[in-house]
Amino acid sequence: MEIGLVGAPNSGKSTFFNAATMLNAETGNRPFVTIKPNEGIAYVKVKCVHSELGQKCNPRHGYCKGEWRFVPIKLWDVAGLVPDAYKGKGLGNRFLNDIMQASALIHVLDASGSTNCEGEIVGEGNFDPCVTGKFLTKEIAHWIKGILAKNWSSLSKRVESESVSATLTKPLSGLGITEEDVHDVLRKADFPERVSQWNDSALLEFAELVRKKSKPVMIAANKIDLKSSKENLERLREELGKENIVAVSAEAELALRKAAEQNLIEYIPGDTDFKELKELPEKQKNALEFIRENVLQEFGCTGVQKIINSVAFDLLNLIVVYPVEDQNKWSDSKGNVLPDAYLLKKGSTPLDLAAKIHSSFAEKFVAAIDCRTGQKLSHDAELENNAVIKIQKRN
Ligand SMILES: Nc1nc2c(ncn2[C@@H]2O[C@H](COP(=O)(O)OP(=O)(O)OP(=O)(O)O)[C@@H](O)[C@H]2O)c(=O)[nH]1
Ligand SMILES: [Mg+2]
Repeated sequence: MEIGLVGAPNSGKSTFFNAATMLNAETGNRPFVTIKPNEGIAYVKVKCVHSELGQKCNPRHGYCKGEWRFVPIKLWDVAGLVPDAYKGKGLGNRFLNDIMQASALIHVLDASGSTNCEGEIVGEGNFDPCVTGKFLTKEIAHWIKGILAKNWSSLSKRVESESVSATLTKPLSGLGITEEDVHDVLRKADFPERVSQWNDSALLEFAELVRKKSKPVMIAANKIDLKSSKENLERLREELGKENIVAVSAEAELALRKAAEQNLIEYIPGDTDFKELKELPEKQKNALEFIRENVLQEFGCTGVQKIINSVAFDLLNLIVVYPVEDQNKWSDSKGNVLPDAYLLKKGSTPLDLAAKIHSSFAEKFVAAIDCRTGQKLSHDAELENNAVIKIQKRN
């Protein structure tokens, strides 16, 4: 499972990336600081099922803090996208190929209006962030259209011998699009039956529908610590849809996580507050107090963890499943308790889980056991969120 960070230059993508991964991608107050993509691991935060056992877990990937399990998810940070990138403006849109595998996108936008769509500094409150909010999905649709258009003449010839959906799926399979998805998209609109009859606007409409399926977007209204962001937020919610927007301060999250790393404060990503662990120098104390008053107390959190979780659970409908080898101890063969936590699509089955563990588990699958009840599950049963499962396989 992968998430891509996209947005206009200078909106705070790399700061968000650093806050979520604790890596050190270059950031700066100018457009096009990032050119090559940054790849890192972020985490989805869930209540760990170890509390049911009354025992600490030993994650092989990710980590557990208190009652919270942090399940890894790959995060990509790419170059900034400007209006008409598809015509070659800015750095163009080819770099979006770096996020081909992403299942969803976080659109980081500068909610304070301090920078425009090109990432130029215009002074706080001098640009309407709703403008940025609207152009991005169009650019992504143009990128998808470009993938199709590149092969259009050979595609329209091939369609003579195959179904339209099969033909159109091939160039889109890299985006995680299946033939069923394409079929579904084709049914939703009135596209000409023969691909050779499709004009430019049909192709763009198709690309936009495919974009919605393969790259659903949630908006991080970033720089919420700035005064003008608060004024813009309501309008952003009205114009772009309340359910698609999370108020974020990537800079605040980064500052809190760095202070926690140095044991200056106690703070778990996503927390509503932090606790000072030692007396801090005046400057640092004031900076953290500013975050407390202007971000945490006003918005309940910095938004970084909230939007990652929202993408995972609201946008992608994922569930967390814990595979184990020992059904009583909920451990692997070496006694590690709940060593793995996997993110799977809602509706996944024990056989999907087996395939995720290793192809040999799927090939030699015999049965799955729900470790809470001891009951056997059939290969095609629907797994529940937080299921603890033992897969039985042939030797
Ligand atoms: N006030 C405030 N500033 C932020 C926040 N997040 C990022 N910034 C600032 O915004 C500027 C741009 O940040 P970057 O993370 O480099 O932005 P980017 O989107 O990666 O930029 P490009 O790589 O050039 O596309 C920097 O000066 C950051 O310090 C935030 O939450 N609040
Ligand atoms: Mg950047």
